[in-house]
Amino acid sequence: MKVVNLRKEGWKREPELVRIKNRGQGLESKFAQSVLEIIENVRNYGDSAVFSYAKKFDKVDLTPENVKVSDKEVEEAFKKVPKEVVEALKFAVERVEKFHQHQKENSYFVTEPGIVLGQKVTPLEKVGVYVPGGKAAYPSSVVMNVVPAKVAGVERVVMITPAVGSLEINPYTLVAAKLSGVDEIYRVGGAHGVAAIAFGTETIPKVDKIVGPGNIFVALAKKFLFGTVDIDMVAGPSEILVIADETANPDWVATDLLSQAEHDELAGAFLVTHDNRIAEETVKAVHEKLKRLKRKEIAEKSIENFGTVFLTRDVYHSCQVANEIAPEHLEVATKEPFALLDYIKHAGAIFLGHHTCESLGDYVLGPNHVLPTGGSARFFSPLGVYDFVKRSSVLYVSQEGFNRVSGPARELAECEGLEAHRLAVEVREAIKLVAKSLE
Ligand code: HSO
Ligand code: ZN
Repeated sequence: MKVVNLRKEGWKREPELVRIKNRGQGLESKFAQSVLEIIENVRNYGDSAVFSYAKKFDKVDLTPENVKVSDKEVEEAFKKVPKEVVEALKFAVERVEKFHQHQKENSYFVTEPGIVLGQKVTPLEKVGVYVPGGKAAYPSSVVMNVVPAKVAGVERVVMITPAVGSLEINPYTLVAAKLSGVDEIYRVGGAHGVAAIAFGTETIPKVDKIVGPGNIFVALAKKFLFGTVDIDMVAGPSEILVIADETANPDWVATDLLSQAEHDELAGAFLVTHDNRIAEETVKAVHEKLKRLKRKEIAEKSIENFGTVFLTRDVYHSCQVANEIAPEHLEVATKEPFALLDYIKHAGAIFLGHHTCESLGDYVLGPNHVLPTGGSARFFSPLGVYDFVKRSSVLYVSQEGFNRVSGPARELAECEGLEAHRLAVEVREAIKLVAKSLE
């Protein structure tokens, strides 16, 4: 791990900090052309394009009859997954659902004499959840993407996930889908799968919004299709930043850093501390524990690429550094973590105290683990119920209300030179005048 001293004037310009701040910039564009072509073909040729891409990229023969996963297959999946895992997933679903209930938003109405104004909240009707195939098919991520949609009241949650090499879908994905409330599942993936649910095909329904992580082709397809459908954020590699003081346990901090490093070669693991002993012992522990990890190769590369210790003056300076980096996950491993909450502005999720390791949040605590990465915690929030609803304004005036606001409206229509706008007000004022003359 690199050790970078920020105990100096102009620390914000320190090159290593700047490099890490810029980590989220740009999406690889070298695949853009081929993704655009896939999207165009799926739009024009529907199923036949989707099935031929599935053959080409995923080596699987899809037909209108087999593209949808049957209830029987889902039942079979339950027999393949250990009982303990099913129970753990149920536990997770329950807690995630309970937490997300608090995010539900009500419609509201305000009244003044003769006027009613409001905002009506409506769940999206159809949502598509992308679940990657292969090793990155995390059942916990299925839970985190589906449960908030269901809590929001989305009627139809459509999951897509690629069948690769054979028609079989990862049984853990199927079990997590069923327990989270997914309504239907199609075994398609990649940019062609994303395009299929964005436009709809003969066999695959069109959705209103697509969420869920995927590889670069999936991310680009989502980005290009934004507008045809809504999308969640485009997720980058995972990151953790730990603020530690002298009360932190270097062994614990080291495992937490590695828990992110093992996700991805480009994952970020940052330690920010004013305590030299904690810095030294944590670095030592990271390198020792690294050697024994099953995913050693990935974690090693990630620590090499982004593993950094920043030395600060005190905990408040550490909070400033964390705000500069705006990490996806921020652990506050200090004596009085709640006292620092006011100083932390930019982080996807804030884990307070020595026992609150990120893994608990990844799996079971309840808040969502789909979080803004690459510094986008400056402006994005965790995935939530609010991502699966939309709002409509509601407006009403009676004759009395009309009389209270019509004059300035007529005036503004006149000033903008929009005659029909003005007339729409005036024809109603005419009725008012007739009514007055009859009095
Ligand atoms: N830490 C990941 C989520 C995850 N961890 C899934 C384990 N499984 C990104 O927030
Ligand atoms: Zn994780």
